[in-house]
Amino acid sequence: MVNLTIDGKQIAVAEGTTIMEAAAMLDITIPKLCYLKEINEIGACRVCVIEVEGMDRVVTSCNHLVEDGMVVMTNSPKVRDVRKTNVQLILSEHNSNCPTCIRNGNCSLQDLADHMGLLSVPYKTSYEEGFTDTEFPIIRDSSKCIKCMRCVSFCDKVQGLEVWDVINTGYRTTVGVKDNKEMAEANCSMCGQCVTHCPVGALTVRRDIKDVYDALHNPDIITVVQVAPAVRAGFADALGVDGEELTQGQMVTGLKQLGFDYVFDTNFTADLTIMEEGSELIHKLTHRDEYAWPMFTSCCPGWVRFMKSEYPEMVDQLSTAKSPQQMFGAVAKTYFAEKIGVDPSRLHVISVMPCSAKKYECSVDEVNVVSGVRDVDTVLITREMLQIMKMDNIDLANLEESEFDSPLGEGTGAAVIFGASGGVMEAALRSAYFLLKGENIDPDAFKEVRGFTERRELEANVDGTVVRCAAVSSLGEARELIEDIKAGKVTYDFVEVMACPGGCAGGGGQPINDGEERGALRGSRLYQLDRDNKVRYSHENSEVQILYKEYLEKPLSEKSHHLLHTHQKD
Ligand code: HC0
Ligand code: SF4
Repeated sequence: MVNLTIDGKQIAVAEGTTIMEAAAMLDITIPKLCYLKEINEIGACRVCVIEVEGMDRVVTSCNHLVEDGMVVMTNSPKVRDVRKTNVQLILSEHNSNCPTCIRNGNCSLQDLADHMGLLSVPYKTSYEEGFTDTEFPIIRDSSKCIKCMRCVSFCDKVQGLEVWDVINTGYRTTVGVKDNKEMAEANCSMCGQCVTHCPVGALTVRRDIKDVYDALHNPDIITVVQVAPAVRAGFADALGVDGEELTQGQMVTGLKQLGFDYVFDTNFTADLTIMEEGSELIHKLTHRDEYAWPMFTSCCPGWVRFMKSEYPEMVDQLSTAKSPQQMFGAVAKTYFAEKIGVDPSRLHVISVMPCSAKKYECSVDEVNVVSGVRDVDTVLITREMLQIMKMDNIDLANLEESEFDSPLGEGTGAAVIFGASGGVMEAALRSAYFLLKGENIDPDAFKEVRGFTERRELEANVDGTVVRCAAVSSLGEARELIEDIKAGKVTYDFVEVMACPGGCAGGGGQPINDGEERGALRGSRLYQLDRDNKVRYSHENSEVQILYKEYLEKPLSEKSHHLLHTHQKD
């Protein structure tokens, strides 16, 4: 153990602990800006400086290890002076147009300046103006970049994609797309993780709120909104709900107050996806020799983009089932449009998603063909939904509970866990068991696949058929898994990949908490919703059963194929 004193308090900590971590154990908060645990511990911003007795210079506490007998001051006059100068220098190179910045009120730099009581910047202000392509879902404004390197490190170390890099030299040093490419030419998966880990407004997700307002105010248009599983867990963040409790009924009321004609649930088509994808898996398992293995889930567009750019030779191994978002659009503009007797062109389908890549998925030709018009017209991320509710003066804290509309509003417990890593697989196995054996298994029988980013493996014995499964989240983990498959180190039948750490619960469109990982907490809220649901098997969704009866006939029928399946192109 190492003994040291921090701000007059003594503590013994394990060797290898940083000064910042030791201070946190004493409930002493050292301000920071660029730090991300184990991902970006480079001391680039020099905000976390502290003073060590006997040393004539201050040191960064995020990457400086404790030493025996050390006496540390985290808030001495010298520390405050240096920290203030460092923050003022950062501000001098930052476009501080806060009132019109998307991160106004949720910006680590703004908070820091406020915390330090800064009222002026004595240095000449200079920053480089410049936006990347504003049509692309991920947008960069270089005038706001503070060169903290969080985006570079996250994309590189967690997503394994190295989209960002340091460009230029000297005072013109900044961050840009590697090799000076356009964003659209880079192999960006559009996961949005660099956005949720950006401490300021330099990286944002394209806003599509105007499209939604235009549709809401057009009397000829019928608006249909669907809400993804994980959005309700992000909505709970905004309500300040702690722990696993959460209310989706208040979110439904909020959406109804915005004026959407129909408020439906993507959980409905998550259950439908299980019927189709589960049946596809069973079909392939019974014709093993005709297919390459494993079959991969295909509902995460960040992952699908990654497959297309990194492993195009394996694209055919993706399930042909469209994602629940796209299945919803296809069903809404055919079955539902017929049911209410309107032409599909009069429906405007809006998705609320925890995911920036869904903005891209809805525009990909091969998943958008069914009714002659786009299946999903506009995608809002969770943060945009919260923004639009704010703009409409919706009092989130005092909303009553209400139910989703019918007939595309019923969702089971199996559907809601789609939003957590491992959930699609667990839901699929619950129903595959029923489809093969004709009886239900304990809904928690496959819970070993729950988890965060790490690889989880499970050999599921489904009525004598052994299905070797694996689930991961984050694209770095996905790459390792594929490399292991290619090297023959592992063999699987069914693999679930979600691009974001923790799955959609930790998606790039979810509320931002200064780079803090909320995926696991939000995921546990979704598992609570699963436990609370009276129906926990996708095949027991009564509205899905009616859809098959009235329209689709059965899973993998000709009509199901036309509406709900696709072949991803390279
Ligand atoms: Fe997801 Fe989905 S679970 S990708 O993570 O499959 O975005 O929440 O909506 O489509 O259902 C995101 C979340 C979805 C889809 C579903 C899947
Ligand atoms: Fe990297 Fe994801 Fe950001 Fe694209 S969106 S640059 S893949 S972190």
